[in-house]
Amino acid sequence: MKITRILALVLALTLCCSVGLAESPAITDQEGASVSILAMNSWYSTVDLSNATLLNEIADRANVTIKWNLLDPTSYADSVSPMLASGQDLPDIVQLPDLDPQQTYLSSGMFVALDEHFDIMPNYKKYLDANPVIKALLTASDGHIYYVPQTVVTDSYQPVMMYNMPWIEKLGIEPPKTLDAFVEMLRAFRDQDMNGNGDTTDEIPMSVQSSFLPYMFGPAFGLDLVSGFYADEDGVVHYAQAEPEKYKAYLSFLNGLYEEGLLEVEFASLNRDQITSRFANDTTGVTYDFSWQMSTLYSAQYPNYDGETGIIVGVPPLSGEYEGYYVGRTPFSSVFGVNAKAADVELAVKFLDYAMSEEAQDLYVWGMEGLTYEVDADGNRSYLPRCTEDAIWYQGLGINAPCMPSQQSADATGVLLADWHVQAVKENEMPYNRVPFPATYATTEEASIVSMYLVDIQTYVDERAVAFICGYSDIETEFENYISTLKAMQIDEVLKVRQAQYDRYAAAMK
Ligand SMILES: [Ca+2]
Repeated sequence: MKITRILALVLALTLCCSVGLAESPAITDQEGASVSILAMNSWYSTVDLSNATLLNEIADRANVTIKWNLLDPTSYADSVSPMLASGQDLPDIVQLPDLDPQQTYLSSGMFVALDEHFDIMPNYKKYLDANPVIKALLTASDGHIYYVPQTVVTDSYQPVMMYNMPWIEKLGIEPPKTLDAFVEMLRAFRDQDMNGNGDTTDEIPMSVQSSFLPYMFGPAFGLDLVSGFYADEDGVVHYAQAEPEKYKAYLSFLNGLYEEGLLEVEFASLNRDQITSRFANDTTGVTYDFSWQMSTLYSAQYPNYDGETGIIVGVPPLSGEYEGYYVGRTPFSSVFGVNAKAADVELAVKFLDYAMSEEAQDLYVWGMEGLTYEVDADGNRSYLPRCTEDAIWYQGLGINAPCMPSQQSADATGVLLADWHVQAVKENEMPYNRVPFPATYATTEEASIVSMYLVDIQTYVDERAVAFICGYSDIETEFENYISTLKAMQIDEVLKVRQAQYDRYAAAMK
């Protein structure tokens, strides 16, 4: 422990010196400068981030004191919304209660248009230049950028298809990548004694929560049913669940699986606990879930799992008439703005910029050498054992602190997982990941049109999907009626809004 502290101190000093030689991160030379921040405290109820080592380090390097007002994240929106509504006594920097999707806060003028200060935001400007999609998503309908984001990984550790590898080896086949080969495999799983218990009837070929079926099969039919909306090559926006040919083909395929007993009768109510217990009993061959479950949850159910070789392993997506892909997600978990009435707007802007710097990002993700990680002879970093053994200590340092504009990193996520899992993510997941339909800002009018129609449309679509898949409704005779009902429910009005939003996004990408 003592050695760790001394190491950390020596390293801190080394860092100070090396940083001193380069450009200083200090944002002011004024003595006793401070920045007040309203933000979320740790998700761990016993952890208080107001005196966290890594956050203090950032404040020291920037040469300011942070005056924190950290609130419970579970009730953050309820606490902060009234504060913003009153507009009184707000701090210099505010973590918003939501992503401000309808531009309620930014159009009120309470936050600074950050793009007007880009001359003093070199770090943020560099980040936005390197991330054009994020820049376009953050561009408000008036063309300004008001917020600095906290982001999550989008191109990895997303929902993926997973196969029971020992079963596939037993069949002596390659893991299927096409719909046809996939169905053949499911039939074999259904008919053979895959788990070797002498009973050919206890195997359930596929166990997928119904919310993941659109992720799993949509792309093979040329549909992003997850985002729902998509833009074609000419930039025209469509609603995937109203595509006459492709969506009909998708429903027919699932209906076929259902009729053959390859998609179970109770598929609509299947949950993760049931799937987990199927793997514990080795009675199922395929699932679809968030990537991290493959090692930490599903493979871990097997008594013979040694951590070296995966049992339930992520595989590339299925292709059909269209090439398969995985649907990524929208990158933002939170946004931060600068109070337009702050006593020293420039200082607050500069601090938020420093909080976005690569140097600060490195601290959020990795902490400090000797304290949280070590570096081997090849320059590779690994977290020190205490990081996984003592979660409260680790969280208390301010690693990935929810109160800072941290950018989640795939490499740092991978460090905590088995090597085979990281490899599966790199080879079978990341190359196939696609950006979802952009969730851009809506004007008040646009938002009211969407909220008036879209919820009912989605409820109707979900109900009809189950009816078509189970054969309660005949796809051949009733699909046209389904499409005309969607039109009567004003899908075209919603499409007009999504088109306008998409056009703004496309313009901001240029
Ligand atoms: Ca069996």
